[in-house]
Amino acid sequence: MSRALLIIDVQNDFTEGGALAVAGGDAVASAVSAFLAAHASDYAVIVASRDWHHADGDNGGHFAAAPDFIDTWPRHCVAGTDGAAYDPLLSTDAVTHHVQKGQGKPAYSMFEGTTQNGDTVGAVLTAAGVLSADVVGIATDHCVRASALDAITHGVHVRILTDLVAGVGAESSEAALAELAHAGAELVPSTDG
Ligand code: VGL
Repeated sequence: MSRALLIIDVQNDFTEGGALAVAGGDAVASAVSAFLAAHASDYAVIVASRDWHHADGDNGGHFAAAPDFIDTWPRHCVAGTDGAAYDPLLSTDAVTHHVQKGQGKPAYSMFEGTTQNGDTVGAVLTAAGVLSADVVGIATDHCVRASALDAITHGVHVRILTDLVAGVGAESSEAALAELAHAGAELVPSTDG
């Protein structure tokens, strides 16, 4: 049975020192790299996404000078900047598909983005015959949540590797994990990987 690993937005702006730093982001980057070193060959495809916003304008209301950290955010992950690059603690050698999303608009789910070839994540998973996906990355309560929900909608069995995610808020991250469990995701530690 083909499996996918979905690595959500492990980017400098979402880890310590970034424009929208999520506590524990660096630790997630390192832990995902260690996980990949042991498990990359378990996956038919390894898809990594990057938020990739336009430098001009507010990206469809996504950026705000006085952000609410729910629907509006400080300027982050502007295409081509260091903030939009993968955190250097993340080893990307095993990544088979690099997805960019959010060009000029909010895009929390990696399923809204496209690969370098212009393929959607849904198309990549279908082409590889993927029936289950493990989801890791940042942020639990936003892009991980939205990507995992879309993966479930796509029809694959989803597992959230709970020690390989980090969230913006503690309560909203708990709520997101509960919502994902209700939607059919399994919440498991990466040691079950
Ligand atoms: C994200 C807030 C704003 C995320 C992206 O990657 O979870 N969060 N844009």
